[in-house]
Amino acid sequence: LGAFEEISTKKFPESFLFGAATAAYQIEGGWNEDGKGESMWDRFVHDDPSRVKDGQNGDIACDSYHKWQEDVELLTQLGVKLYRFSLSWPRILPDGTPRKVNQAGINYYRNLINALKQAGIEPMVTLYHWDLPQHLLELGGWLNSDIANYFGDYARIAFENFGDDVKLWATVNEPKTTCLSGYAYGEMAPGFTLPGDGVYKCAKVQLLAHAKAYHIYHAEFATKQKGRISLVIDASYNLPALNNDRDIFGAQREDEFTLGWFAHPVYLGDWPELMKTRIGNLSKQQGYSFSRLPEFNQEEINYINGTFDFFGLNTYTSNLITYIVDIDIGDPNYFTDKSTIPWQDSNWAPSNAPWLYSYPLGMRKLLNHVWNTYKPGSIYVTENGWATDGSLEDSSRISYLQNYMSNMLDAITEDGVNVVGYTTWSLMDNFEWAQGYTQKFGIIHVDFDSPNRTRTFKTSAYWYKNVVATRCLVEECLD
Ligand code: PNW
Repeated sequence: LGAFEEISTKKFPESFLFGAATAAYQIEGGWNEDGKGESMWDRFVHDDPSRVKDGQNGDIACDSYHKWQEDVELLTQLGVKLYRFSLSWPRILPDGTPRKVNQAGINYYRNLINALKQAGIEPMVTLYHWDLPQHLLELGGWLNSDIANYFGDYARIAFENFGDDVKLWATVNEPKTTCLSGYAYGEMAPGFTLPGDGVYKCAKVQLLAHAKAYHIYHAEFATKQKGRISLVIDASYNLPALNNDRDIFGAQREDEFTLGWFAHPVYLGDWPELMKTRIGNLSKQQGYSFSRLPEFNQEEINYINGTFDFFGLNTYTSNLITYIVDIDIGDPNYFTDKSTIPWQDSNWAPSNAPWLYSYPLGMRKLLNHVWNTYKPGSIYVTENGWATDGSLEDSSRISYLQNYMSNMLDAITEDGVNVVGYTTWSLMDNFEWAQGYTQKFGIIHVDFDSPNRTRTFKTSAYWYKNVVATRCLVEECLD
């Protein structure tokens, strides 16, 4: 698989939007400039630098706070028509509340958005890509349902200031990963290890926050601004490790506990049945009088159900799933609740990130699964990309992108899945969270040793530029 697969010779539809993605904390730097408040990531990395590989942080990152014009220039050179980036909540509201709006922060994004529009590039703006204002963390962060109200106030300010020019909004980026990494494993901010309960509360509060922003947009702005807004959900394609009933059931459980955990409430209503039953039963056995999976009441179910205008899908890899029948349930824990072991086939091409292997067919399968299960109307692939050591010669990234995009194209042309846009992760090398600057996802190289943070096209950027220009993945390409 991978290199030997056939690449589609078809063309992407005329209306298909090609783009690239980034996130504020990973590229901006300027962490305390011009009135920006502290985020939980600022605090997390400054308090204990050993939390990040090599003691690195995002204080400067790609310095996009100063180099945004150059970034727009790079996007222009690539020829893309879509740029997905995120707003730093504490750059706009220093303590996360509407008490004080930081005009310099508004101006920064205003300028960026103006420059994009002038260059003919559509902005897709993520409201929350993991940099919660520290003040709101101290109020309880994603364990406190009030944060949904604060998020609503922040979203309204973003719509008021940018909504005339921004027609594509993403509310929350990857609630699964925020809750698992920040509230279960603890390797990402805020670094909590609450794998049996906090992780589920976090999920509920993020869903409420997403829904709040969605409703505010539709009640107060959509008629005039005519944009679209949705959640961005990360998912992998899951295959049974062995072709037996046990692992087939395991793969289904894995789907429900990852993708379904967030997609079910938004697209179908309520948590997946499988999660409700399993966590409810285990909670009982563990002595609880209630489920560790916080229930939604009917009003909440209705409030969240249907809060989408498209499906924002981040996907990088696939898993083989082994189901563990007789798991020792021990302490309450998401992982024993799920009772599956995801792993990856050693025949799949490895990247520079230990969790990321190339299984291109998974892209097509996952798109079909999302399309058929959640009936979203349209899908944007809001992230998809490959990690290397950062060299300019990155043929493994080209191979990955070509194979994944080919399977996306097959999903569109052969299966009728309405994928309308694609923003590759990432426009440029950046601060890769707990991995610091050791894993490079950019199609554009950034020299982190230079104060200029010099940007240079990698081979994959030239390759992508050609794909965008021709709408083709191979030279001999047919309409
Ligand atoms: C994304 N998975 O997270 C994030 O949105 C980016 O900020 C990050 O830089 C990028 O991936 C690369 O790591 C992921 O389950 C979350 O396979 C989950 C998965 C992959 C990436």
